[in-house]
Amino acid sequence: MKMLLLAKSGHSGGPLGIADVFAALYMGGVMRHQADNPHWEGRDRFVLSAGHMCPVQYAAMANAGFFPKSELATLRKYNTRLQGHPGRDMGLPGIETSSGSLGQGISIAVGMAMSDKLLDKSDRRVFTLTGDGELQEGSVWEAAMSVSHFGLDNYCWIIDNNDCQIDGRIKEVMDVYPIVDKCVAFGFETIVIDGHNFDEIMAAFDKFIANSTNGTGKPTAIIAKTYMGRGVSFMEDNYKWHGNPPNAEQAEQALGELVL
Ligand SMILES: Cc1ncc(C[n+]2csc(CCOP(=O)(O)OP(=O)(O)O)c2C)c(N)n1
Repeated sequence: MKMLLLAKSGHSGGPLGIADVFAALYMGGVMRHQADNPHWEGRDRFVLSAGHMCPVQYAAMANAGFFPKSELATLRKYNTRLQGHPGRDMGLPGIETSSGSLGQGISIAVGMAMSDKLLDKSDRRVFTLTGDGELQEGSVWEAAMSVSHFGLDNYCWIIDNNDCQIDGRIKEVMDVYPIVDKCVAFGFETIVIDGHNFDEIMAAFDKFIANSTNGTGKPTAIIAKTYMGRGVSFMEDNYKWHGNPPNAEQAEQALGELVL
């Protein structure tokens, strides 16, 4: 909320809704990384296919020690490393690829998982987050088909199922349901969780890690049921907060309501 207030633009709803999952990834020990050695060869990779949700990734990364928390105040400022959508060329440690054009990050991530497993024979894992509106992009399903075809059990696809997108409810804009059946049909071990329940989040990631460690050949899809704008009464489950920052008054109320 503080970053978005300073930037005077950006996405509030999605990032708030997926914050618990990011806490698990970066601070809950799910991803193997070395914040002071971001190019460490043994690291797991994270690709934010839903690039617009980057404020929460930046916040999680700063908390995990990738860069000073003071830099969070530069979100969306001219020439900042914290672009409004992740830009790899800006040099922010831990950003593996540029993203924001929906449907492309997942394809890049699948390429990473292929080279890790099939070429390098490494035990690195790749995590991707897509939105549910993003599932309307055809390239998402081409990526999903490849993951399964190549048996990429080192690949974890997280879908933020908040049922909201920029212009309305998912079903009203373009129905992508049933998401579970689709993931199963595409060959994923498919796990549905309450994306705000830390035990469920951790159990799902544990299952993925076990699948990849045991070489099951089956990729994992975690469908996280979340609420856009989670924790802020006037934003919660309201798609109109997809792409707006709070003003000063709203930010003050939000910070008062959030459990920090
Ligand atoms: C290829 C492409 N088309 C359109 C957009 C514009 N856009 C950005 S976010 C968004 C809605 C995405 O919905 P969802 O994935 O559910 O994210 P959420 O609203 O939950 O943050 C759209 C259409 C884009 N970034 N890329």
